[in-house]
Amino acid sequence: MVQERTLPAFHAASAPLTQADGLMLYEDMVLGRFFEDKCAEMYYRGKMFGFVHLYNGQEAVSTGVIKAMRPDDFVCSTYRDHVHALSAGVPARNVMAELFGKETGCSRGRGGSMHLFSAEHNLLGGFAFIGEGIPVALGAAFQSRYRRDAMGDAGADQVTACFFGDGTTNNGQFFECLNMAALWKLPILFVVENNKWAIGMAHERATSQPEIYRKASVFGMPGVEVDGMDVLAVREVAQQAVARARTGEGPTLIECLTYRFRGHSLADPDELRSKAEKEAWLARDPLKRFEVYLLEQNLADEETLKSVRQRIQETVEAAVAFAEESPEPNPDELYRYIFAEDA
Ligand SMILES: Cc1ncc(C[n+]2csc(CCOP(=O)(O)OP(=O)(O)O)c2C)c(N)n1
Ligand SMILES: [Mg+2]
Repeated sequence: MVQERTLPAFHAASAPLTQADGLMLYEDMVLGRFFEDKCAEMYYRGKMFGFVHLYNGQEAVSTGVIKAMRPDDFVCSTYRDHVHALSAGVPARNVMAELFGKETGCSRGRGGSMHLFSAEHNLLGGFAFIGEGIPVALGAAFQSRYRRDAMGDAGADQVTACFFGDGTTNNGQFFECLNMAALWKLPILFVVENNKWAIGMAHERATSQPEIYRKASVFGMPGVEVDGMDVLAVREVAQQAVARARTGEGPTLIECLTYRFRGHSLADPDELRSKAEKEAWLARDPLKRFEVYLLEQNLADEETLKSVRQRIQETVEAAVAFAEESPEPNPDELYRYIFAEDA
């Protein structure tokens, strides 16, 4: 039985939440959830190929971090990348079209589920290999700092958020990149989505120090543990880390304690995790908790929340229709986009 870590009770934000921010966060989480549910449906109908890893349950992490950033900041994802792309502003229809392998997809249909990319939205990519995004994110953070400090570009104050899982923190890139980020005080947030499992490997069986945030201390970097099922708690931690990064104080390691509500990928029968564990985490559903919070604080009523859900459902349906109607990439252009083209 995997040991449980104690999570704080639902967080009361220290700064008051405005109604507009509350609804913005809610809408982003609903989009993540509904989009992924639709992906499952489309995958089982044979519309998507290869592996598809869904993000259900982890929405508070993507929303809490990315919505604490500016649109010109950078986001670096993993193979579980759909919802990071949506939070970063990539339109749902271009994400869905990518999953359908269509020319109108954000990676022109060449990438698929694990390789979402958008230069326009500073989305540095999804990556099939675990840990592969960490050095890429480090490079983005390095170029911000280099442009600002070495080249005198005062506007180069962009921050990078780098997402990855608990299992990935046992890989070499994690340690190498934390070292360099701390050494050069790079503007980066290392966001660990600790969902307790790496496919079928329980976190505590795979790592010498399960409290990942503690690993920051050996690099002289702040490490923070946060309830990853609580969007306001994640947001507050992210806001502090972004402010530190933006003012040149360097990186932060944020460990979000979270859980995925589905199997590792849509091909995983999900037989290894216990029913009791799944039920305990389902009771912490970040969407449901945030709904209760918004209602209790009089930031929204049932009707408003319902209309948000309806609107998002329509967005997701429209994304599917767009993906269905979009053309396949032209086979004559098979090698296009492998190398940069002249503008
Ligand atoms: C370099 C590399 N080794 C192994 C794999 C196979 N693999 C795919 S997902 C995964 C587990 C990753 O778990 P975690 O980092 O916790 O992310 P999660 O899936 O839980 O979000 C592994 C080992 C891989 N993709 N890349
Ligand atoms: Mg994991």
